[in-house]
Amino acid sequence: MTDWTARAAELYDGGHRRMLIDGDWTDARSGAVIEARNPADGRLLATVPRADSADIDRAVAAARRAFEGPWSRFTPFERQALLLRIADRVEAEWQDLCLSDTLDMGMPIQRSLANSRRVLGMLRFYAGQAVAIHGLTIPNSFPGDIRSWTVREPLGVIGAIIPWNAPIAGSVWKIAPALATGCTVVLKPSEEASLTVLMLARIMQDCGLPPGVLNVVTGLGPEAGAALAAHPDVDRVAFTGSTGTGRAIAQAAAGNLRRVSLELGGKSPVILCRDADLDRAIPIAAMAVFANSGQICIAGSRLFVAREIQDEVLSRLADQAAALRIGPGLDPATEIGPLISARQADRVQGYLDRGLAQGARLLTGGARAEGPGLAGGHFFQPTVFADVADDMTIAREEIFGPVLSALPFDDLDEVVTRANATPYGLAAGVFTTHLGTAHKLARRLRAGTVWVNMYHAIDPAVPFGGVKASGHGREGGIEHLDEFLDSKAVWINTD
Ligand code: TXE
Repeated sequence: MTDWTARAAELYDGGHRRMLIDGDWTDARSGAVIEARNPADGRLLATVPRADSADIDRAVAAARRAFEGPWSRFTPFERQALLLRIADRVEAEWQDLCLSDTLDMGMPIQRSLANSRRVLGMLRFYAGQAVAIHGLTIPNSFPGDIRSWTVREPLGVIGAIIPWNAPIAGSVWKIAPALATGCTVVLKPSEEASLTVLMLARIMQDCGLPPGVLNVVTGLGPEAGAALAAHPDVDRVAFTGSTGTGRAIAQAAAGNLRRVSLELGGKSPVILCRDADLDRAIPIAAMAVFANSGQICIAGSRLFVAREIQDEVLSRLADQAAALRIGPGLDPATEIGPLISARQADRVQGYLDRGLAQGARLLTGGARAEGPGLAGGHFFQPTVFADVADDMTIAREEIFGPVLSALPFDDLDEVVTRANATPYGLAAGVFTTHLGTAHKLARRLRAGTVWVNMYHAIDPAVPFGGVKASGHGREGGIEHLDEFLDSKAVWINTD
């Protein structure tokens, strides 16, 4: 069995890590650094460069040179082979990558390890797609021998910006399709969780990526992030993060007509119908919101429960929440790790206070978690509120913490209207044993994904994304490739 604590000490000892620009491991021009601390105990893991616009300029220029130079000469089959090599190396170093995420952002190690199917799947799925990109031969209305067809060409330099809640999956989801299509990437990870992305970049570089194809620039959102989002030589900004920052990025991009894809927040409803199989539904509904301490864009944070079964469901849910094991992510028994930061814990506490002030009834949790092994960390108890009204703040805003708001409902039309009455539209869950209800709700819920009798399933081959304020564009599946490609029409008069 792996000794995670011993390996953790070997991986990060408080030393300095550099970022990757143009194939070189480099510091910020300014020399400034950011501290990376373990949210489970506050310990310093490493420092990383705090890049600013001068570093972003260097990275974008390198990405442009690579796009027009060596990377453009890679055939699709060579790009495929490279992605497959990367997948094999990621698989070989999977334990260290997961451990790094656990140390840097708190994800329980078991949860992190379980993500391999998805992450390796993404690399191999897009490796497959690299050789399947092609245009169409299109008949046209011109007389004579005039032929027309389309060629699918890579867009160019992708500016990718990701949050801290799933560094490995979040970065691979942007990098793999970009490389498959022949684009180059400047990736800015979150200032809260850069370390694993740097590790991933080292693996990819070791596999033979030419300099400049992948650049990872660490820094703060308003500095490096804003500079990347506004850079005139970036062809598309691919952003995952909060709706507020997404809006700012879309506004910046509107001025220079840059393309943007946005994966933003959510306030996803989970609907437990009267005829649901409760033994199956309750554990899934609990983890729909508590997994990763609620720090997931698809957290099922609004639980609509049929009024007749409300008492039973809520009492079982509260028991389940109270029994979850809170602890440092390094402990393989941990189910609920820390929140990412003191700031995030304060935000969550603020929402709890508002919930109580607005009249919600606390069933379990409601405070920071303390006790042996939790000192210095940002731990929070899984929390369940009953008697939540639709207009309460906890039912409307994304909390990004382990907080469930339960709302009773009486009939299906009503619950559809209420579930859809949110600015967001990322995901939804339905629990029912009635086939007609399953189909009806799947059709009528306004969300990018609807799960029935399950939750959280995300697959490399299946598109994922939001509607309304949850963003636009799709990640995963073949649709995702469209975001990195242009169609060029070619006409030839052979008469
Ligand atoms: O997000 P940001 P933060 C929500 C969640 C969380 C809150 C704040 O509710 O509590 O947002 O988290 C970069 N120009 N979500 O502050 O700011 C930033 O450096 C360009 C939900 O971490 O959106 C990071 O790399 N970039 C969401 C990335 O954007 C900027 C996931 C995301 O940070 C920037 C994350 C700027 N002006 C947060 N400002 C989800 N639902 O998945 C910041 N960034």
